[in-house]
Amino acid sequence: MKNFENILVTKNYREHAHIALIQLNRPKVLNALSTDLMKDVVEAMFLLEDDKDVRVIILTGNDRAFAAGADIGQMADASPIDQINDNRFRTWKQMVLITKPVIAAVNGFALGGGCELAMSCDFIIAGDSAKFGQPEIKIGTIPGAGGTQRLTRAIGKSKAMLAVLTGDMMDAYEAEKSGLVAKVVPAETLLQETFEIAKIISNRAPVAVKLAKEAVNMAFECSLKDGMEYERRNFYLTFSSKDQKEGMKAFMEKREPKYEGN
Ligand code: CO8
Repeated sequence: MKNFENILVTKNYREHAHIALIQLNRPKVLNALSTDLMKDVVEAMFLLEDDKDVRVIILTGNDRAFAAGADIGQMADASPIDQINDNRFRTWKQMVLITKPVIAAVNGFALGGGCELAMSCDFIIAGDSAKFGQPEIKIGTIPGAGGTQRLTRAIGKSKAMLAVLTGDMMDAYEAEKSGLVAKVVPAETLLQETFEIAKIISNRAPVAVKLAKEAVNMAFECSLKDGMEYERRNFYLTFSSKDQKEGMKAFMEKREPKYEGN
């Protein structure tokens, strides 16, 4: 795997062939999301997406911060045209093209773009030190990478309005209660616990995992009727995979299935 300037990428994470870890690595600025950092994240995601061995990707920061938002220093004097020409949102948009499960493991601050990056993963596991928020309003702007959209879908209008209009942070337990976070674990064991969850998913049939991820995401894109139809078609599609035959046969034979991703 290529060396990146702003992130660390570990394949065979904890010697598990199917799990990869991406760690944001600008600790001096609390992993502020510069344009280059986001380019690195997306490039690494696509390399892992194309890697047949990798089945689950974990995205994390460090104990103090997942990411404290877009790099304010890089943005402060920018004009709208600078922002357009910088084309930073192109990288953000590409995150949704990753078909493998991506888990955000969050300790410390996940603010602004940091919260938006965590929300663009498939789900969030939070250490009990985690703090989430969309503080853009405090610096005279608004969220720009999904904070008004994904947060509202995750926690509902009332709580999202409160968060976006005050800019105040919520702690890990509040985030879990609101539905932003799937699970809270002790900060010290965040990566271990996330790894255990990644291991479970990596043992499931890879094609079914992709089709399930796609179908859940469709719930945010279309009507219930269309979503149900989409789900049914993906359900039928799993029956064309060898892994579905293997999974059901293994159940009948009372043994563990062996999935090969086809
Ligand atoms: N950008 C640049 N530098 C940052 C950022 C940031 N977002 N956050 C922290 N830093 C730097 C600080 O300037 C400081 O640097 P230095 O040591 O050189 O002074 C260092 O990180 C440590 O930070 P603090 O000393 O402030 O640490 P504290 O523990 O006192 O405070 C906080 C931590 C509360 C997280 C505080 O740093 C803070 O409020 N940070 C800014 C949070 C914020 O406003 N985030 C939103 C940014 S705007 C945004 O994300 C818009 C997204 C739009 C879409 C994305 C497009 C790319």
